[in-house]
Amino acid sequence: MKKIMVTGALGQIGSELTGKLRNLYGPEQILATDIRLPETGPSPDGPFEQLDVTDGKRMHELAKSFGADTIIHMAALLSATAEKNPLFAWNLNMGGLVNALETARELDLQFFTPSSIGAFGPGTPKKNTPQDTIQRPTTMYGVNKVSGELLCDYYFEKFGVDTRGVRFPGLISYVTPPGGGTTDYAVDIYYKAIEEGEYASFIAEGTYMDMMYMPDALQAIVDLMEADPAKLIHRNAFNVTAMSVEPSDFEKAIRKHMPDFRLTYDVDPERQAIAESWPDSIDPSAAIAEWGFEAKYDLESMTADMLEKLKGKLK
Ligand code: AKB
Repeated sequence: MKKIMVTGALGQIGSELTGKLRNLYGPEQILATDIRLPETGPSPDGPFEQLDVTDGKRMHELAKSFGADTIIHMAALLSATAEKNPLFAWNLNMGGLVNALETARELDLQFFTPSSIGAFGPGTPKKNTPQDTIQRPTTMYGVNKVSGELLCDYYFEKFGVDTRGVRFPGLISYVTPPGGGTTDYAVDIYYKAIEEGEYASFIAEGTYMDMMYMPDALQAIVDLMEADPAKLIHRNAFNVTAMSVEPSDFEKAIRKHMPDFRLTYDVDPERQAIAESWPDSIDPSAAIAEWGFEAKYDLESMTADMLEKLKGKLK
């Protein structure tokens, strides 16, 4: 039976991933860790420990005493926040990653960490961006992600650590809001549609980026971790996506359920510049071929589910 330690377990992905893993493998098999304490108390549905991922010694000790066989390293600053404090972002994103990789090496753990569409840059082919292509990002987050992809490959090649990872697009969810990302508008738009009937997008009309619904993202992590290693050519940083969309695509999809919904624009130049440096659409064919990646939700089915769930949550 698996024993998984999750870092950043109270974050946007970590909070839902921890719940999914606890359902799959049993609540006691998953150790949730985060720099913050859960608002609902120290340990609502399973083991929880406070952990600052820049403290490699404590990370190692926690993984060892829990008897982990896997570490899923989610703790990181997102693109817009990283750009505001680049040195802090480097120290947290790279320091946390190298500590997690070292813990995996020392204790012989399976390892997962996400990369991002942020690992690409303005010189990358914009449409149907290939799995293996030019990566010269212009953000600190992107620099961290490319470095992280290379470091994970290195730990596999050099030390035989079973590292795996995907490049996530913008992730959309009604459970835990994201913080400090460039794709966050695609989550905000649903909240504001329900709360106020209108939304002012900080990303300009016509700016395409890849997106995916959270249930597909969580399933992708589980599927990649369970995939036959003999079939993995890439291991780390698989392109995964469900849709390539721009703000008015969300407007149209929401209006099918809420005809009075109104989208306006109040573009934030910093996040717009980041968005413009990223691909319009990425090609997930390596993930499909090597471990059967599949996204079940498209824009229409995701929108129907998001609006229904948020109506229940925000009423
Ligand atoms: C962000 O916008 O920073 C993230 C990402 C695409 O990595 N959601």
